[in-house]
Amino acid sequence: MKELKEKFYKKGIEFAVEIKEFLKEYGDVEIDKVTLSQIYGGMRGVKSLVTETSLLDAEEGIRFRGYSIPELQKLLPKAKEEGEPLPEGLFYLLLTGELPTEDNVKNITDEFSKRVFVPKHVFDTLDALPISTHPMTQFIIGITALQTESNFAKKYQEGIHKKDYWDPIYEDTLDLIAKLPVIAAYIYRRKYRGSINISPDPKLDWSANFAHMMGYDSDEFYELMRLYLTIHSDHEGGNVSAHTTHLVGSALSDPYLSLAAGMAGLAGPLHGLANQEVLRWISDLRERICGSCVPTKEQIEKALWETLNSGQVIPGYGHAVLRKTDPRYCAQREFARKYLPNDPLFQIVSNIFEVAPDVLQKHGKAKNPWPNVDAHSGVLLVHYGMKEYEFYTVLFGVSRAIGVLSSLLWDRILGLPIERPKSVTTELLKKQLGV
Ligand code: CMX
Repeated sequence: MKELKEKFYKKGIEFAVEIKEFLKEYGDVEIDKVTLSQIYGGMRGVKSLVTETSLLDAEEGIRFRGYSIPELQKLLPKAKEEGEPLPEGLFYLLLTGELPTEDNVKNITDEFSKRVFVPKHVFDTLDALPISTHPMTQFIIGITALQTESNFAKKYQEGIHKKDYWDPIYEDTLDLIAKLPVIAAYIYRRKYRGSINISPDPKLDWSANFAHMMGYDSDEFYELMRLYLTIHSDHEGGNVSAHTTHLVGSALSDPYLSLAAGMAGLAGPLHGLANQEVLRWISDLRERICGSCVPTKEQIEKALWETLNSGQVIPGYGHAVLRKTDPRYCAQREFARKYLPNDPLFQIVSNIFEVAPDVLQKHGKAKNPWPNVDAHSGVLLVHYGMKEYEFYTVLFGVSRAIGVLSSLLWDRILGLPIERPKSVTTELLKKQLGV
């Protein structure tokens, strides 16, 4: 594992020099003017962040270091032939910009395995919470409790040169990614399986081990987790979870605190919590109209309009950047077609896909009427028995950690400064415009 660390360091310092020279020459060049709608409208489309690990195109969807999801499904090392990619390989790609070999991936799996230990006080902290506490709240508290282990926080107190920040942050990143599945699985087993916990199995890869600790030991579920944890990891830097982690990290809050803050953003229903909301929406619909049947397209259309007319959003549809069906949705749909083509819930999700874009277009508000990643994940999980939809965003969070922590590491090796955009008052804007 020294190899990945050394490679990341070499790439990082070389790239920092490249950026310095780039800014020296072009630092004053103007790229985009910001409109009033952008200032008031959540800064949509304003180019004001640098995230090297992935880039989102409105039409094409996400590319991780230049590779699309179907390309990565072919190119990243796998646990089994024709299977799904191992997220350890994606982590290597995000850190180095290079595709890993099977050995590189094996080393990361082994390294994560060595770092799984979670101190008792983290479990005690979780045990002190009422069992009814939402899994995402528990997850954020678990990560925060684990902050006692931060190498960066300790080194900063001892006095560390700023050019060395990246090193303890690298260690924190590996520790966190290794330990998050243990915390997440503990929350799952505590809340839904009577606190009967399952120990990690060092023979398994990171995703399979997570599935195993939650109590899902089948080859298909392992494959699902490998796909799920790969595709949910990174979505460039402007989304709430990535941006929050970056922002909090820019104050030199350690990776534990930064990630916990990012996870608090992911827990919002307009962001990662949408995956639970999709299942809740479908379950409510089924309960209201026909128990466990497959609602007709007419019934779905009526329910969509009821949701819209009551001033609520259709969960799993729309996106701030995408203007086409999310390739993460497509990857999950392909998985469903391969492994669960006759699942009734898959039929419902497919029927919604046929009806909802048209309804949203007629409604005339959403700029993107197509489904996003969250519209499809629940059906896959329910198929294998994971029906506790309040837990779904925690799975998203474990995956998202790979992306946001890789970016945080890049932030520190590049020496990016504390983030501090300028806010204005309406009075000032009116004065500037002379109105
Ligand atoms: N259902 C109903 N209305 C929607 C909608 C949806 N799915 N998507 C957008 N709209 C509405 C917005 O609420 C907004 O309404 P107002 O003008 O009344 O405020 C209008 O359409 C314009 O919004 P937009 O520019 O198309 O979308 P935003 O960039 O503002 O928001 C998002 C993007 C994802 C928050 C929004 O599409 C949404 O709320 N979707 C449902 C929740 C969801 O699935 N979130 C998960 C996104 C993926 C993820 O981060 O995990």
